[in-house]
Amino acid sequence: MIRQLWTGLAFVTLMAGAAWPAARIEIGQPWSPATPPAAKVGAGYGTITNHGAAADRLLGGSSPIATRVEIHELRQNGDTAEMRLIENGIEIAPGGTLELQPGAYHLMLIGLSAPLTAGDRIPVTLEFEKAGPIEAEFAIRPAGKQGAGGHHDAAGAHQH
Ligand SMILES: [Cu+2]
Repeated sequence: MIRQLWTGLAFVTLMAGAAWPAARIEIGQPWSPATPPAAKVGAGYGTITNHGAAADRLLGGSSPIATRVEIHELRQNGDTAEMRLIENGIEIAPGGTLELQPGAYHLMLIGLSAPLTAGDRIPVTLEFEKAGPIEAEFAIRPAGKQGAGGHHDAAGAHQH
């Protein structure tokens, strides 16, 4: 009886170990606001959680619907919002979550091949230093209904 229990535990541990690499980085609720018809630039938001035992780093991304994907930070400087390109990526500590949200860190989809339409989903591959490329589907939400922290309208906040 005891021996069977131990065998069972060992099996469960093995299974968890096998599933671990794929689950180290979790991308939660990826989304983008819909863009006006002529827009060439869109934004990407969501959460990125590092379930691994070591720090990892979001380096950037790519998407078939954009020329390039950059990591940006929007900072309030007095009355003006300043956008900064993050060139060396963002570290995510073990157990930590990086929040990409309006008015803070975000992804920029630059050179859109088509405007982003509410209800659609777009594929974006995020590149991590250790976990490598991870694909996510960003859900396009209607512009102006951005939830918490969304006092900027996405188009207005992104004058490049
Ligand atoms: Cu930006």
